[in-house]
Amino acid sequence: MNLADLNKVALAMVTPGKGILAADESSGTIKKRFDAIRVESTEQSRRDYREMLFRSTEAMSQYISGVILYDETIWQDAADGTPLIKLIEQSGAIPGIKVDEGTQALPGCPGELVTVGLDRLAERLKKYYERGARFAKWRAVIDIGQGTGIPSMTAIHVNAHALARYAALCQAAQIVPIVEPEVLMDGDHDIDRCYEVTERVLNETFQELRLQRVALEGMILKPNMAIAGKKSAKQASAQEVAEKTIRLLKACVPAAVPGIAFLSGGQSDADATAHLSAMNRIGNLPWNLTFSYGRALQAAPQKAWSGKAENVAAGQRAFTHRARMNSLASKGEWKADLEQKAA
Ligand code: 5MM
Repeated sequence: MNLADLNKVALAMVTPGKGILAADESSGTIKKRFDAIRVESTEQSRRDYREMLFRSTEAMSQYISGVILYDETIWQDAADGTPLIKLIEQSGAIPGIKVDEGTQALPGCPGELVTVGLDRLAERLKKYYERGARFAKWRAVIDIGQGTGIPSMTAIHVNAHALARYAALCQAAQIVPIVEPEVLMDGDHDIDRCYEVTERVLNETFQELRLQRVALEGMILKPNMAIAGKKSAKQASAQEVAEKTIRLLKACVPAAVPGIAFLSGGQSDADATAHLSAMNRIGNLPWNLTFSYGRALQAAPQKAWSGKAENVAAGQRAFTHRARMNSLASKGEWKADLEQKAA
């Protein structure tokens, strides 16, 4: 492992003013997104959609540091025969790859999940590196149940253990691991319950990373923010989300980690941007804080595109706008009126 090179890639992924496009929806997830815009999900429609994003010159060259790809996409060619991964490289962004293979029910823990995909991961990473991937992503999913003992310490532990196994294998293959332990915002819990569960999850994750000798300087953390559940009647203000998330991260994330790139987790586009900007306005942080959004970057372009070739320019404008707003947020410079001006 060359740690200096891993650290260089990790720092480039969290360059202030840039963030990560999570375009790694598995076939099942992209079908759900396409169903919402009434587009049939085929190999070609998925290719056309992602090609539209990767050919958004301003967004890709100025606001996007890296793109997380799904296995199908990393091997796909654009309509003119150029490999999609080359489009990303030509824009100056770094290609990355999702390597987890989704979740399975966790035996003994009804209602809980464990992320799988460690078998043969070393060989898969070698092929992805040869193809051009310089970072990878693995997502663990932790649910918050109401009065059900969920999440159990078992679910937290096995998911943290797998995240660390994945991260160690990535670094051995000279690939920067994005470590994503996602605490879902699906329930009706308040922000303090999310804080408490996320604190347990992050502490366990870093304990496992240390035990498995993962070099913290050569990884990126992709966490959820401290935020109330979607169904909670008690929603927190942007300032409260920012202050509690920063307090939580300072308590759990060692300063050796070069950067933190948040997931959006189902927040509205504007909330995800406002929260990131409010955190960066607090300032004086030991790590760079940016975005690694899927839905909060893509919902608008998906709607604008709606599967029609004549809407490609509109889709690219919508993507560029969200990427620019989040770029400003990564520097603490986003303001709500910038959204209205663009509307
Ligand atoms: C883009 O969605 C990613 C893949 O999801 P599936 O494996 O479920 O298809 C997902 O891991 C994503 O990278 C993160 O959850 C962040 O995306 P959001 O939409 O939460 O910002």
